[in-house]
Amino acid sequence: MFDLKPLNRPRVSVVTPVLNEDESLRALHRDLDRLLGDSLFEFIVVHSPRSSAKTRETCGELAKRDPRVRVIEQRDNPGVGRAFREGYAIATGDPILSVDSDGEMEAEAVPKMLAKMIEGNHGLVVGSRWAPGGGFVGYSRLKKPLNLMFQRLFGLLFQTKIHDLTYGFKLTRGEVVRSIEWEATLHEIGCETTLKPIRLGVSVAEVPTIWTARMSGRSSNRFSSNFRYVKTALAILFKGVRITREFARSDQSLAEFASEPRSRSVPGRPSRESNAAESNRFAEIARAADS
Ligand SMILES: Nc1nc2c(ncn2[C@@H]2O[C@H](COP(=O)(O)OP(=O)(O)OP(=O)(O)O)[C@@H](O)[C@H]2O)c(=O)[nH]1
Ligand SMILES: [Mg+2]
Repeated sequence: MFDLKPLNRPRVSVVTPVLNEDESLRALHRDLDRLLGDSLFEFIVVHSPRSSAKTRETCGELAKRDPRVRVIEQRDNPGVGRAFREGYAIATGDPILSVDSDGEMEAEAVPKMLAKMIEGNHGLVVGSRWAPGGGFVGYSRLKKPLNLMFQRLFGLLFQTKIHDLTYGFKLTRGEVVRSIEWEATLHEIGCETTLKPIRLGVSVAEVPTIWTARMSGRSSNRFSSNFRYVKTALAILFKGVRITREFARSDQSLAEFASEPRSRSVPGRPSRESNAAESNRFAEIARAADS
């Protein structure tokens, strides 16, 4: 269903949720500006109304310094899932980068993700902690085996070879983000934004990446989120994926998927075309980031 046009000129919309982050948010903006250059189209910060005065000040400073920075206060609270959805709703670029602002996600992987997306004309490229070359630094010893169990289980259920199906770090084509009805409210957004595209047959690839525990601030991810992951995955598997009305209107053959809550999955038709020049540029950036 997603016959994506080649990504000739990437205009990356960054969407990042913020709850009491300061230095890590500044570092994310600095790193993405350096790594993406002109391809960084906008940097959307969705900050929680529960954020500290210092965080608000940091957001204000970034917006003042860089006109590409757009700061919005989350309307529907609390939750990372809601924050991402509010950011997606106003993002106008293509592709859209989903990334946390707590310094745990590896900005250096982004040019590689972009290169991979352009090369294979993928609808989604996920950062993968479980692919060879990926990994964890400072992850909870309790959460790690549980996370691996989810990967194996979801991999089997969704019949995919992608190694990391729950990580929130990813690059998604604008059309894919705008076509799917997102429902997650909390941390399960990380698996929803990967499993729904897979269920719809979107072409998905992965880039190995290292997760590194935050240096400051606090996680709001409770252990109970793990159960939400399972609930989300099973709902996607058995109830299917709802398409936005706007998207269905633009493609009448999909109208049934917009109105029918128990829609079935639609096989994807990823285009094989790619833009070699743009891809080479990002492959170069990726090599430079490696060295
Ligand atoms: N806008 C907004 N941002 C949030 C909210 N909760 C967390 N965040 C941000 O979302 C990102 C992820 O939150 P964390 O609580 O660290 O969750 P996580 O990284 O998935 O979980 P850990 O693996 O435990 O670190 C961080 O950048 C937080 O600042 C929220 O309710 N609203
Ligand atoms: Mg975190």
